Amino acid sequence: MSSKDKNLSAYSPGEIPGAEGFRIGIVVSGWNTEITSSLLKAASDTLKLHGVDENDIISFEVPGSFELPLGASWLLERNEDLDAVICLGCVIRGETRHFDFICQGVTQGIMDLNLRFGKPVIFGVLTTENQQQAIDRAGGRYGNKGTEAALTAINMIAQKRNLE
Ligand code: DLZ
Repeated sequence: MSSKDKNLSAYSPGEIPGAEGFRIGIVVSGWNTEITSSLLKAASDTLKLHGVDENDIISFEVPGSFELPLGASWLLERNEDLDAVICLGCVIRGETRHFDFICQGVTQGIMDLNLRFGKPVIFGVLTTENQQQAIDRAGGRYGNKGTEAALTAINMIAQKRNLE
């Protein structure tokens, strides 16, 4: 199902587990900052709405999406009490194959971190054909990927705790 068919911000708040006491890292890419700043705000607002304390959200910026996995690994190595890290970025296709290489690198890099640390490292990266598709998914008509990423983090942490 694509985000055209499922709004990224549409959900039933009552079905989301309480997130009080959760500690979450956020790494955000500085490329396409008008998009990624909107993703960051939506993710932070959603975490706080569901009970995460502002002081329990650690965020910092990396230059581009390609640097997201390394930024996330720095956070996880230096903050053992983090429950999850959310990676936020926006890669927009250009004229060359750069798009494909960045998307491949960041996707595989984030997946590797999930398995290496055994903690949710959330893929909050928009990969779009053009600027308008990104705007539509960063608070526009298809919702906000930042909200979806925050909800995924909360759900995954709760699932993990249920198994412990
Ligand atoms: C170089 C580059 C290009 C062309 N496009 C994007 C983009 O659309 N989104 C993004 O997050 N980053 C882009 N970058 C930067 C790369 O992610 C990376 O920062 C550089 O290649 C340096 O490693």
